[in-house]
Amino acid sequence: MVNIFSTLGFDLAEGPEIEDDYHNFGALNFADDHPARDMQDTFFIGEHVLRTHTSSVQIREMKKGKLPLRLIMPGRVYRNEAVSSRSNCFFHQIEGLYIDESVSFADLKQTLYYFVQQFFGEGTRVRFRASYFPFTEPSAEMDIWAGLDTEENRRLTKGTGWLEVLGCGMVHPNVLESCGIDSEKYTGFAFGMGIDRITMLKYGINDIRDLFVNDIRMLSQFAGV
Ligand code: 2U9
Repeated sequence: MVNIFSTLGFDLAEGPEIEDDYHNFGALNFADDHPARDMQDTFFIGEHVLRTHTSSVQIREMKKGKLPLRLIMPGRVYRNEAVSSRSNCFFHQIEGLYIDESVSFADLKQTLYYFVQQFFGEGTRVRFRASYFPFTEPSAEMDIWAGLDTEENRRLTKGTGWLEVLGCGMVHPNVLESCGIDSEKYTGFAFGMGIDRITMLKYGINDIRDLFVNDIRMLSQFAGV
């Protein structure tokens, strides 16, 4: 994933897994009473939190004051969720951010379209659906066409043929301004996806916990990937 985005000029950025409320929520336009801040979703360590997304890294990069920015942020994130075959209390995200003068939603669509062609194969069909995130406006989710030809695909896509692969949108002006960026002059897009989820889709892994138990029978299948 990193290689694909680097061919488009995205640089790598990383940040701490233990964050403060400001970098994980406040600067990202989350309301004070947003449910994600609840004890049920977020792990707290005193005044700090285990980051629930890598978006906090973007805030740190934007505050450095150097523009334009074209970055991808892979990393581990934590959510206080019931562990099951489909969700773990920690997983991995890769997020992207591109800020410059006159960055448009068309740029966002083309970037993600290119990624999907490279990652899932040429000819992969996509669709964008309107969505909501506090930190982007407008927001969208992107699906890829898996088809309805097999029992497995009908189950995975809940009978629609479409699989959700990522969320995205134009960076909210409140987020730009809270990082000292003039939202009249600059625009940007951002996107995020679950690395574990995409890996499971690509390799047909049906229990997320298999990615974390370090079973040599599992790991050896990915030698040299
Ligand atoms: C800044 C501004 C905007 C990052 C984004 C998503 C949409 C998204 C989820 C995908 C599956 C998280 O792993 S997941 O559960 N992410 O849908 N993420 S836009 O937007 C940002 C980030 C940082 C400053």
